[in-house]
Amino acid sequence: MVVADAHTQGFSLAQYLQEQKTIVETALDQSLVITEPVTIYEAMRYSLLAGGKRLRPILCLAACEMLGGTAAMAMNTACALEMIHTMSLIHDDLPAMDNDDLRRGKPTNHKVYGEDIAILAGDALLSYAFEYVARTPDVPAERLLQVIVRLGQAVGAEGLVGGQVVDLESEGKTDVAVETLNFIHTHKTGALLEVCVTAGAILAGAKSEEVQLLSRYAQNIGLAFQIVDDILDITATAEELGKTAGKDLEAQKVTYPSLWGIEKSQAEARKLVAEAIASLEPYGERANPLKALAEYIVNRKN
Ligand code: GRG
Repeated sequence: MVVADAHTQGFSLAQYLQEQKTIVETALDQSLVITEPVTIYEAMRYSLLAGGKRLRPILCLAACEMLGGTAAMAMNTACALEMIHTMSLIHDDLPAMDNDDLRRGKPTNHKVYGEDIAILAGDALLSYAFEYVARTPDVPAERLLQVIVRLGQAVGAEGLVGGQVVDLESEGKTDVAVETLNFIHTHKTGALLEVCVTAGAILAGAKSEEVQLLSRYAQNIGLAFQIVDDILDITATAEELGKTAGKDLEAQKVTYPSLWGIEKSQAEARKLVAEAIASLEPYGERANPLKALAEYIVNRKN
């Protein structure tokens, strides 16, 4: 992960991201032990441990810690979020969806294990994610139940799946309105990013007003994340991205840069991130990690 260091009141984002990433990688490695049938566990681990920025688990841990919780309280959920994100990437890469050969700098899951096992690896990661949240030690069951409900909403027809369906239905259309584009991305990308932050807060025992405040922060960074993703698809190389570049142009997809141009898209992303950062002012220095993560979202190179 290449990170231009951002120092917010003595806080080093590069150091923070590096440390958090190492903690998350270790927890992910321990979360899934290979047993029989070996093939499916290997396929699940292949994608889960293939790298990636680990932004979703890091957001979850940061939100929990900002609100007075511990990393231990949020770690199972943080891993579960990465399992869900990973399964969505496995399914997104399938021939029936985006049909891609490269992900996180490696051949996609179905290229290595075949389509049948790739579908099942995604299914198994998704169900294990929910089990893993439910198995969180030392957190009141009522909080875990709230997290499970929100995860279900973020992943199903109300969230990721719904966004993906509208995305598929919009393919090949040149007259996609900005409202439709917003719907696609708030569901496909934003919903999972939002639950990363709100779940972290809930696990820490946050009040509902605090969860709402963090929802708004997450909605802003979620949209900014997608705008930057669309820009990087045009400006970055496959080597930088670890996935095929230029896919949107090739598929003639309507994207934020195709509607607004690159400059306006960048300005819009910066505006959303500034709003997200401003919304965290009540938390003072305790918000430094979430503020720096918001900045990272607009400045990232992959
Ligand atoms: C969730 C049940 C279920 C099915 C999946 C295929 C599908 C339905 C949804 C597509 C979701 C998808 C792939 C959205 C794109 C999100 C996105 C911008 C991913 C890239 O995230 P990064 O940049 O990737 O954080 P790394 O590799 O760094 O983790």
